[in-house]
Amino acid sequence: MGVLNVTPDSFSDGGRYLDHDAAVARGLELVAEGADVVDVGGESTRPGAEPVSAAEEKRRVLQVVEALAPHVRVSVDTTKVEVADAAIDAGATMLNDVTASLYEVAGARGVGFVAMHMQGDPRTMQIEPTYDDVVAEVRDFLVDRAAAAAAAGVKEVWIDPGIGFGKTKDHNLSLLRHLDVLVATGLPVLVGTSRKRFLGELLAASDGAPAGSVVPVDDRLEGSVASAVWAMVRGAGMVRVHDVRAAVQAAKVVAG
Ligand code: HH2
Repeated sequence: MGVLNVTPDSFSDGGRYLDHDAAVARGLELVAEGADVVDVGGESTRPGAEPVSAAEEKRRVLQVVEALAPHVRVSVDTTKVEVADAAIDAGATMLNDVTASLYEVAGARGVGFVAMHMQGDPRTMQIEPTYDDVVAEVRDFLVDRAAAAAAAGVKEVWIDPGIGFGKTKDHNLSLLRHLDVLVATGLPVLVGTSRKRFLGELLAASDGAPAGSVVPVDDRLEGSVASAVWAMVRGAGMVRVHDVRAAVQAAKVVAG
């Protein structure tokens, strides 16, 4: 799954594809690099991000979805019913919902659904994430939402631990180490680690840098690929990435 953010403020590619032509060109590039799905988003969910209106989100994504849909499977990364419905009208066949709540829409419209786990909301989620048992809590939440989605008639439900969404570095690492617990649910698992902050923290730590330092977003490619490989080896069926070419090559090697 290739990431295409049509936003001014996404954490790694914000502002790059806000123009529709640039976004479509980038989407086609992701297809040429081997993406099976292009995930189009019009609202950043990075920590601290401010919400945008449904009208603005639709203005950002709909033309892009429509232009890409003849070429590749398109998913829409949204938390709003109105945007989801309009994107499906424009050709999206998968709903990627970081709040795991739009399954009624997916069921009614006959599209795939990604249920992702998040603690809190993007504005506040990284302030003090707390769990008794992060792996069990995330699994129980996702199994519950997947059951609700199936009851709403959704035929294709993916579960996603929501790396970085209300989680510390150690929470993220626990979820990755114990990905088998999610895989054991029998539901297909999607994992998104690409360019995320915990990689920046890990990479800085291994350079012997002072506590609290973070490697910048543009220096996280190798870490992103390594974590995608880890997820695939542990049984993830799909990885959500910005650098599709590198991930496709890694996937081929993992598949043997
Ligand atoms: N991560 C981001 C956004 N959407 N969806 C799923 N299912 N899983 C993820 O891990 C995930 C997601 C955050 O990354 P990005 O889209 O690059 O940034 P932003 O939210 O700032 O647009």
